[in-house]
Amino acid sequence: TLEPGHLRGQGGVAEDDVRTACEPEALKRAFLDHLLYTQGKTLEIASHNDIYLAVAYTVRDRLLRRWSHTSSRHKRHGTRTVAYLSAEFLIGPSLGNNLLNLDITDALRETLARLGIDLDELVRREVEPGLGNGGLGRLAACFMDSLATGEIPAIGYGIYYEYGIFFQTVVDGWQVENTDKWLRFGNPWAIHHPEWGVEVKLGGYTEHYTDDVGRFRVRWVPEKTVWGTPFDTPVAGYKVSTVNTLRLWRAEATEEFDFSVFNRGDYLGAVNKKVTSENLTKVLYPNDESHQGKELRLEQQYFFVACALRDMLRILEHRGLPVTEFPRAFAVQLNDTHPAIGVAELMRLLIDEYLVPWEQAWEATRATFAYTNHTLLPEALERWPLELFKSVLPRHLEIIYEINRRFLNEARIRFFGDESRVFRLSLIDESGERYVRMAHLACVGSHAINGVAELHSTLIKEQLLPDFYAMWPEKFDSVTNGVTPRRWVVLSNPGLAALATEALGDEHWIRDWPRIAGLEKHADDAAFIERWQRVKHTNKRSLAALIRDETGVVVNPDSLFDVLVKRIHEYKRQHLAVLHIVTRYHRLKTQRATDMVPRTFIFGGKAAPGYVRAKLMIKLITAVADVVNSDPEVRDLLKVVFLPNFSVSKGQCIYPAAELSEQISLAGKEASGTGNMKFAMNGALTIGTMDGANIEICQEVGAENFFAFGMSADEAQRLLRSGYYPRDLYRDDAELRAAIDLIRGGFFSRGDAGLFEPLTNDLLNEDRYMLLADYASYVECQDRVDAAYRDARQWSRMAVLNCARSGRFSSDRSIAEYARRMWHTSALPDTGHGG
Ligand code: NBX
Repeated sequence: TLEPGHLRGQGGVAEDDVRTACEPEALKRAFLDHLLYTQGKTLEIASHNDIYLAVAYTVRDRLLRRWSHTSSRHKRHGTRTVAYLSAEFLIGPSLGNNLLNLDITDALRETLARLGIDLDELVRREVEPGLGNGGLGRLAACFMDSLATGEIPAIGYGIYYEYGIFFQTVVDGWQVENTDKWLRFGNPWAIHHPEWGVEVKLGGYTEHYTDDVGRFRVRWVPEKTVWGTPFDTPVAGYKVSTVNTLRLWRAEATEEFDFSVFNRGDYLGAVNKKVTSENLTKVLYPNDESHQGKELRLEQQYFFVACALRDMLRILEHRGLPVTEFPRAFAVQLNDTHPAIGVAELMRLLIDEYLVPWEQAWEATRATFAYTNHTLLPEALERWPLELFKSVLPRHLEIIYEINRRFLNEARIRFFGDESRVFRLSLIDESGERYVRMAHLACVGSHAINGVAELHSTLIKEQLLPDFYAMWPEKFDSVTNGVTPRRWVVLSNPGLAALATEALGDEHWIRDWPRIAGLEKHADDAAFIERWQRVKHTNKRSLAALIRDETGVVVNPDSLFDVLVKRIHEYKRQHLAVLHIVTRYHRLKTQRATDMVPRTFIFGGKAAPGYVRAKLMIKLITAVADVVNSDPEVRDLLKVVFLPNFSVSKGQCIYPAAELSEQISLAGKEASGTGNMKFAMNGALTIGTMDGANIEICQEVGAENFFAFGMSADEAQRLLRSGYYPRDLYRDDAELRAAIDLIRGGFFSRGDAGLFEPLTNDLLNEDRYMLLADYASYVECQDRVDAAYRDARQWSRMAVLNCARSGRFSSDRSIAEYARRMWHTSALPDTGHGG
């Protein structure tokens, strides 16, 4: 065996290149060096994790020089940097992605194979950081990839949670949450920079005074301070030398923080305070789409935003620029309202610490921020009880009052005499208990506000923020979401990638996704279709293997793979899919419908731990699965699986294997969806409502290649207003009645009729998400899916067209739109090396 020492002084690798060269010999030496000098192991005694870490360090070294070149280039050119502020970045596993973007996958695979190491296994087994809940966090990660690939100077700012989204297991059909200790075996990708630490104040009170030159000043006397330090992860663009930064902050105790307590002899009290400070970034809140007014959550938000803005000021100073240059140096994007406190924090920094006059500070603040909204659900809108807000951020509340006073004066002039509108616009909700409305703060403090799909942006203007729209129509914009084809096609679906490259003649489509349109001319080519089908079948077999390993259920790779993966939520209507499955089962049992197309229904997704209904929906899916899968009469015609712990890694296996993508939210509720795009790119057909980006996908791929069903957003609202009586629908539709009766009669719960009652009673009495109104249309549409699937050739043709016409849904396009319309930034491409 080779010892690293044996390589020393041998020819081939110059000392300089040890950290950067990518020839097999250099990679081998770098890997063995890291194994010995970083991990302290030789190959004979190295564990899987030692090998993984040594490989990751080898790859990271190759990012670092480009990284430092990128930052010095950015400094030299002084171009505007995008600061993407997000409480979540769901980046997924890094190894495969970095190898792809550095273009060293094959070289490293070969090198390691000669040492008896399987690179693909290292990639497969990598632990992913689950630092996000779902679409919003994953969008931030796709955007980081597209920013780097587009060579736009950018820093992602967020939180280095010690525990990410919980790890989901399913026990007796119920979701069980386990902590996600993702850092247990180390994180080789991030570099800790304690030297860039910042102090963050929390709580306490303010003092107003006049300084020695007669200026009116405010001093914030905090109750406590915490210390924030950044962990930097390099984000490489695809085959470019730009490497941007994802900078996530961790909270620690400040050193000097409590000597007084300590000196009083209360050692445990002092240590306890330290523990409390470190709690700040301990855990990601697992609630998507529902706001919980928890103090720690507000502290998390303020903490990372305060760290980010201080960091930007440090960079500004480092570039020798005055604070008034802030908006020319940075474009700050607010990923939802979670970082909206940044508006008040930048004002505080400018007026209290840099003594900039209010008007000038306000102009700079507005020029800096832009706000992306991700939800219309009222229960998801962030509002903080005033007293809680005041106890955590007393100075910010004063600043918000002043922003509000000036803003409402402006509104009174604009809407003369309309006090009710002024009341609605206020940053403070005073209709009952008083709250700070974060969306209003984000709107007032930003120069641009956008929704994430066309319908969503329209509804923001018409329904969510109509008074703001009336005041500033020019601020409102729309940027349809996108996803990165690097991770979601090249990495996830290598078979499809190889086929595309061959059919298109080059790899340009990887950085220019609209070129995938070139596949369209192969849609009628029998040889191409056959290869396409082979790729899909291979992917289905891989997913079948994963399903078997994780659930023990054996599924038939020749059945139609019908997939619904996303967070579990009533508005996403997983239970509508269940009603359809039960209907199918009922038909099988009562009509001996043996000509049914064999289908495998695959579910995945996490429920917020406190969301009882959503957890019951998981129980319902697994209960139906248990009955259906063990009924010998059903055979291969119907299988239902719930794949636990849906994650980025699981997604990479699922999307490429899917044939039918379920996007069945009630129209008007899903802001955009991004899973829908991943499916389409991988050639799944969509069965979906006219909601979010489904509408745009349908437009692009053509209605004849899309299974649309259900009410439009308008129709749903009109029905609701005119009086919606779900029980009438139940009464009048025999199949629907049969499905609901089976569930509520206890058929899937061993006779326990009470188990699913909270769900079925709700459907019959209220049905907020109008499943019953869309049921018949959905089932009829599913019958059309069956008919279409029977013609395999025609189905594949439609699948190819879905992929070929998904050109709009790359996050590269989204980022180009933000850059041009909101950020006024452009690419800063590297011209050769040399720094
Ligand atoms: O953001 C999602 C929307 O539901 C999707 O329609 C959209 O495609 C996606 C990206 O724009 N929202 C989302 O994922 N929200 C959260 O995860 C969330 C997390 C924490 C929180 C509220 C919402 N407090």
